[in-house]
Amino acid sequence: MESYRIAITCYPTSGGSGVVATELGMELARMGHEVHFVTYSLPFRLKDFQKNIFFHQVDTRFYYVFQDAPYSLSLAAKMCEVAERHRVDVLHVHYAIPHAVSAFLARSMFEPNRLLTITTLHGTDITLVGQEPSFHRITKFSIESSDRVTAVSEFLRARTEESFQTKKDIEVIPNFVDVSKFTPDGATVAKTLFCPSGQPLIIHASNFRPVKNISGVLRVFSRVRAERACRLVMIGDGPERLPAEKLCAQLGIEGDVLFLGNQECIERVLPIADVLLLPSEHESFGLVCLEAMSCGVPVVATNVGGVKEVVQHGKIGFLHDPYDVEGMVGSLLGLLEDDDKRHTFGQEARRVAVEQFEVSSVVKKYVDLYERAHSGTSQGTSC
Ligand code: GMT
Repeated sequence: MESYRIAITCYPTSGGSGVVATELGMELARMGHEVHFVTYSLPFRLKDFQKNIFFHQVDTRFYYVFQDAPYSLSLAAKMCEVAERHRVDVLHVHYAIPHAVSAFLARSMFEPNRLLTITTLHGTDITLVGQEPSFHRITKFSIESSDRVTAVSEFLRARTEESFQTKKDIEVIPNFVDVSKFTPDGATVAKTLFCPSGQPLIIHASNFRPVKNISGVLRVFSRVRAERACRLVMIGDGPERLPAEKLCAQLGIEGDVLFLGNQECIERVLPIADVLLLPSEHESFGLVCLEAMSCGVPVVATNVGGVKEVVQHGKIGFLHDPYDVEGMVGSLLGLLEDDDKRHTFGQEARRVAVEQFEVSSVVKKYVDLYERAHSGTSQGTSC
C-alpha cells in the first residue's frame, strides 16, 4: 500500500462531520499515512499526541473594509501553504460549504495537476445549506469541481444528484465507528448516578439544532414517563437547549431530565442507556445511532434520510415519522418493558456495527479512493 500525505479540513467543533473527519485522520495516521488537519481550531476529538498527525490553524484576518473576516480565503491560502510545505497529495474536505470551494482555490493556486481534492458530503451541507437559493449554485460548483466526491449514505447521494441535477460520480462511504472504543461494557459512570431507583434510562445526543426535533424528544419522553418511571439524559448543546429546558418545566418533567451539555467521551456514558432516542427531521446517516449500536444499545429514531441504511426497523430498533409521538412512545415502552427484546436488539445492534461499520474496514474504502484518484481510475477498475 502506498502511503499518502493527506490534508483534512472539517468543522472542528462537535458535530458528526467533524467527528468522522477526525476519526478518519486518526485511523489513517495509525495506518502510516501522514495527516495534516487544516482547521480554525483543534478538532475536539483530537486530544492526545499521535504519531503522523499535524495540526495547522487557519488564521483569519480582519481588515476595516471587510464586513467579516474572509475565512474561506484564509483557509484556501493555508491549504495551499500546507500542501506546498508538506508535499501533500490529497486535500480531503468534509462538508461542501465553504471547504470544497477553498480546496478548489488551493488546487488552482498550486502546481498544475499536483493536488487532488476530495469532498465528503455529510448532510446539512446538501439538505439545508445547499438548498438556500444564495448557496445552491456554488454548492453545485463545489461538488462538480472536486476531483472525487463521497456521500455518507445512498440517501444523500440520491438527494445530491436530484437537488443539483448533477452527473458527478458520487461514491457512498458510510460513517464508521471504533468498535473497540464504543463497547457495551465501556461505561465509566454508574447508571445509578442518573437512575437512583433503578429506572430505565433513555439517552438523546445531538448538537441541539432545530433539525434534531428536541421538543419531540421531550414530548415523547413525557408520554413514556406518564406510563412508567424512567429518566432522560440529554447530551450536547446548541440553540435548542434553552427552549428545551423551559419545555421540561412546562411539561413537568424537569426532575427526570438531566442536560449534560457537550461530552468529549460520549462512549463512556452511552453504554448505560437502555435506548437511544433520535427523532430528527432530517438525518443523512445518524452517526450517534451507530455509536449507540456499537455500545449494544437499541435505537428509536426517525425513518427519514439515511437512518434506515443503518438501523434495521424491528431488529435493532424502531423507526418512525419524526412527529409520530404515539408510535415512538409505543416502541420505547415495548423496549423498556421487555428485557429479552432489549437484549436481543442490543446484541444485533452490536453485531451490525462490528460487521458492517467497523472503522478500519470503512477507512480502507477511503484509502482505496485515494489510490484510484491518484492513478486516475474510477470505481471498480484496478489500480
Ligand atoms: O447532525 C448534525 O446536525 C451535524 C452534522 C454535521 O455535519 O456535523 O451531521 C451530519 O453528518 C453526520 C456525519 O456524516 C451524519 O451522521 C449526520 O446524519 C448528518 N446530519 C444531518 O444530516 C442532519
